[in-house]
Amino acid sequence: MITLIDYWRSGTSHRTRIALHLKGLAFTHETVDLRAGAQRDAAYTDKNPQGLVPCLIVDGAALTQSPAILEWLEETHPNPPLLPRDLLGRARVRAIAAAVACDIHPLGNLRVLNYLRGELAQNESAVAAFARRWIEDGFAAIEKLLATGPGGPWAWGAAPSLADCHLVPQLYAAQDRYGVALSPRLAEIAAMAEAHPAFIAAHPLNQPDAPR
Ligand SMILES: N[C@@H](CCC(=O)N[C@@H](CS)C(=O)NCC(=O)O)C(=O)O
Repeated sequence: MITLIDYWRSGTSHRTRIALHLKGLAFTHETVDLRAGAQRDAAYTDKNPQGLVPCLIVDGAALTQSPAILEWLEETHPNPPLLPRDLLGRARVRAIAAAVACDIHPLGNLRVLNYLRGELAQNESAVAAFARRWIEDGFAAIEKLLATGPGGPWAWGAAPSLADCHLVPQLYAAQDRYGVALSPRLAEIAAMAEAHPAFIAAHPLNQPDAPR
């Protein structure tokens, strides 16, 4: 039995939902309301000591860190594969995923932006400029990493991969929160996701805790 503890608007939850749906796995949801600070409640930090979502509960065991969860899903449920067969391709897909997970996403995280707002007394336009700066910088580099691959319509060829699981939520956040304009190549990936059942099911606005 699989339970995903997540929050509708969280990009790391979004990427985990995409992978679960791509693998065709049934799971139930539990919500941690980040805006209410529920991620810091002991009831949750007992499961994820970092106080961050998501957390995947598998037969009673808590898995944390979305990249590790996605790798676990790939190893335990290899079909459909989310990595290409060739070793060079696998390393490059993981590099695109890491460019999002390690270098873009953490700088736009709630606790980081709240630190800018609070301790550093920055206004909303400065906070948004900070977030946009690192998204645009990261997307420009990812564009070059994509160009080393087999081409579209997904990030790495004809089927969605771990790169799309990471990239699509970041594209959504960039457009939805900061109005970032996507390049044609990134827009192509976003358009593929808009029409794919697993990505539709994983979309923030389609989650049980999303505002109606
Ligand atoms: N590297 C972690 C990052 C998790 C993370 O930053 N989650 C965000 C939501 S996208 C969160 O829980 N933020 C709560 C906070 O900043 O207080 C992962 O990929 O699981």
